Amino acid sequence: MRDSKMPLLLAAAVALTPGARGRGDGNLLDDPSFEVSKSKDQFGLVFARWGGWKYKGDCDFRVGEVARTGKHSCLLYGGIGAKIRVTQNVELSPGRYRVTAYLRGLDIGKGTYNFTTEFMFDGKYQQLNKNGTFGWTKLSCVAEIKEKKQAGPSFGLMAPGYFWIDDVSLERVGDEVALTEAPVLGNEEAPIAPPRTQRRTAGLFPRAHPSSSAPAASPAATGMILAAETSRADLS
Ligand SMILES: [Ca+2]
Repeated sequence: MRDSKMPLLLAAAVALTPGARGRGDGNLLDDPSFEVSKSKDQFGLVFARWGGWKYKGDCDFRVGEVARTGKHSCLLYGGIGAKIRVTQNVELSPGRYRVTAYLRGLDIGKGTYNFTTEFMFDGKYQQLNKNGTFGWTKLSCVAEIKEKKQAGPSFGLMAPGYFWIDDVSLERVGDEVALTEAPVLGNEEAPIAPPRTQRRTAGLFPRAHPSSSAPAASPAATGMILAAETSRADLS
């Protein structure tokens, strides 16, 4: 294949990728569903349309194999001392904007200052104080942009654990839409591991101590069970 055709073919592939572009619903973000991945660059970034930064500690950007829609999501992995953010900026005119996104967590602990997960829009960083294990949970926020600028949402992980993001939307709304003081988190759409499935999967991990005095599953073992549920590839 001649190299001169590659850019055109790549552009066509992006255009045909579901969710790669705003879906004509007013979403101003590119690839809001994290479907356009790329080889890991020198900053560790793995999505063509999203930026971010690994600030410190053990952390990583990963292409999430667990998707709310499409085939992928953004997975922020945190180890010891993690601080990592994924972000996308676009040029915004003055007005009100609504950001929505869906978040998912597995075994997220607490980091420095008890920070866990974080959201930012227009330079306003806010702790979500959301950790542990939770299924897809909607975040929404309405904020005012006062002057034309580059701005956008950012999602951060400041603790050990796994933090997925998918289906991010940034849209202009009317001045009648109320501003939010802080990001609003809804109820999870579904728990990560329904009890029935968890019992079935638990059989995959025989108890180390089969005696009747066997201790209850440790948090680590529970993590393994949850990992087996839906996201083995994400936890490798
Ligand atoms: Ca997706």
